[in-house]
Order: sequence, then C-alpha cells, then structure tokens
Amino acid sequence: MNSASGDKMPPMDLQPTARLRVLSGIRPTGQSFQLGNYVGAVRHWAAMQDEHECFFFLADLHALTEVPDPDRLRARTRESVAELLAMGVDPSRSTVFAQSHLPQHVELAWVLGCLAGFGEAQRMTQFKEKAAAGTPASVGLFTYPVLQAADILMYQASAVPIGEDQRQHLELTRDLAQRFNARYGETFALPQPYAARTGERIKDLQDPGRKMSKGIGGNGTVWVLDDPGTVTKKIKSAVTDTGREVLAGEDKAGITNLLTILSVATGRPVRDLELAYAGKGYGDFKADVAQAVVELFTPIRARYAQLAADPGHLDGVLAQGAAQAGAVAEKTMADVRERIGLLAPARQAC
Ligand code: AQP
Repeated sequence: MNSASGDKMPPMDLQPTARLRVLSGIRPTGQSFQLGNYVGAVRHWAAMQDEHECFFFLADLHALTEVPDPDRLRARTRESVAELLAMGVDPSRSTVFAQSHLPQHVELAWVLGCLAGFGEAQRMTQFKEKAAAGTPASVGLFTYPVLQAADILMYQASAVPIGEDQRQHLELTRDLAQRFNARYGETFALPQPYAARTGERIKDLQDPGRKMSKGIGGNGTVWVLDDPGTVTKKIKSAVTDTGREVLAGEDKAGITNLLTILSVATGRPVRDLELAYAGKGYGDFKADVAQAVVELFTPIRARYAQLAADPGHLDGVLAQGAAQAGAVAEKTMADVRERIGLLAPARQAC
C-alpha cells in the first residue's frame, strides 16, 4: 500500500481568520500534568478557545498502552478534568470529553486499521522509542497512531495542535483520510498541523537532553500540583553546567531550559532575561525561576483543589462533552458505515 500522501503537509496559518475546528488530546497518566504539558499544550488550548471550535479529550484508551492500575486510571481521568479546567480550559466554550466515552473512536480505528499498511505502521518511530523506553511493546502500542488518526478524523478537525514528535502520526492520519476518500468518496477533512506561536519544549531538569515527561517523573519533572517547597527544591537542584553566565546556547542545555521556563512564566523574552541576569550567578537565577513557577502554579493549584472537591461536577463536564462530541462522532460513523458497506441493523418490529 502506498504511504505517501502525495502532497506536502502545509503549515497552518498561525492567525487564522475562520473559526477552525481544533482537536487535541492528552493522556491521563502521571502523578498530575507536568510543566511541559502546560507550556507545550494546555496553555495554548486555553488561549485558542475564543477563536476556535475546540474539542479537547482525555486519551484514556491511549493511556492503556502503559497498562495502568484500573483504580488509578479512573481517578486520574477525573483528576485530569479538574487540572484542565484549573489551567483554563472552559467547558462552556470547549467540548471536553473522555475518549473511552465515545466507542466510535475504536470503531473508526478498526476501519482505518484495515486501510493502513503494516509497513507504514512499522515506520512510525514513536513505537520504537516508547518500546525502547520501557512501554510494553504491545499490539496496542503498535496501532496507537491508527487510533490517533481515528481521534482526529472523527471530528473533521481542520487543525491539530501537535509537537514535532507527533508530526509523523499526523502525516499518517492525512494519508489514511486520503486513501479512504479515494476509495469510498469524499468523507474526511484533511487536518493540518497547528503550530503554536511559541513551540517551547521543556526539558527534564535532571537530564536536559530529553524532554520533561509524565512517564519519567522524579526530580527532573515539575508537576503542576507540586507544592511550592517541592517546586523550589527541584528547580534549585536542576542540572546546569560549570559556567557562570545565564545565557542560552547549544552547550548550555540546562540554563537554556531554565531560561525558557522563566520566559514562559513571566512573559519576558529570553533575550531580556539574559541581559537582566548578566553578571549574576546561577543561584539567584534559579531562585527566581523557582519563584516564577510557584507564582504561575499557585492559582492553578487553588482552582484544582476547589474543582477536585466536586467529582459530580467533573463527571457532569464529561457527560456534557460526551453528548456534544457524540453528536459529531455518530454523524461521521453513520457516513462511514454506509460508505464502506456495513449493513445497518434492522429495527425490531414491536
Ligand atoms: N516537555 C514537554 N514540553 C512541551 N510540551 C510537552 N508535551 C509533553 N511533554 C512536553 C505536550 O503535552 C501534550 C501531552 O501529551 P500526552 O500526555 O498525550 O503525551 P506526551 O506528549 O508523551 O506527554 P508526557 O508528559 O511525556 O506523557 P507520557 O509520559 O504519558 O508519555 C502533547 O501535546 C505534548 O506535545
């Protein structure tokens, strides 16, 4: 099967004028969301809600590739809703739902899986990376990009905010959409990557050569719900280098990372910060980074505490999201089933 889409994936206009439909998901894994999730994903979600029609989901089916403890997954999914809301996602402006509440995702993944070539699935590098990092090399992990394609195509999303690591999966999504459309008739919109204006990647504080990640945790990861003392301790013990200058640079991964964090937390450009810290030591700089992150997350932690105390409300948000998302998903699947030749179930005579 030919995997090449033929056309190049064009970058999205960063200031689109039309109200685009945007879709993005996050896995309810980890102790809470981490600083990188906030910087690289959720703060952008919160910012795009007025301009765009947004669908944000908790990818609990994708989380199953880690084989989490069932009670923990259930609790973590609810906590994740509270965290998203605390970070500014607003269910009155966006559709917030749990992936598993819409069985259509799995159904469409099967349909798309039957169009995907084994060879093209094998070319997905994330499978190899995750398996090498310790995630069980299951069939679920292997077909993860096909489920991701179903997540996106289900909502006819025109824009998908993604990091560079997800680009290959989005290419596959477009290939599968084009293949389906060519075979069964125009059905799916082709999604484009929606690059955030500032595509910061936050690095692990203890190993700035790799990204901060929920799956790694430890002292290199700042959790959004860490208390101020823990945040400060982690940032003060961040790995830097033997130099003294607070400057960004390829040979200064740790300092560059801390400058990025301070820049995001304060809204000041990195260049201004470099000038402001000229002649000052790493100690003062780290103390200020820690303070800025504490100030950034303190209101989020307070909102989280209020939201988490009302699980009924969180379940209500998911129920409302499932109803809204379900209306779109069912329409897509009705078209898909009809086009691929599945016999509609006969209504039973009373
Ligand atoms: N360090 C990071 N810097 C910037 N953005 C990041 N994201 C994750 N880490 C960073 C973005 O957060 C979203 C969450 O995606 P996910 O939870 O589905 O999985 P992920 O990308 O693999 O995130 P984690 O935190 O590393 O989780 P685990 O350990 O569960 O795999 C994505 O938009 C991602 O770009």
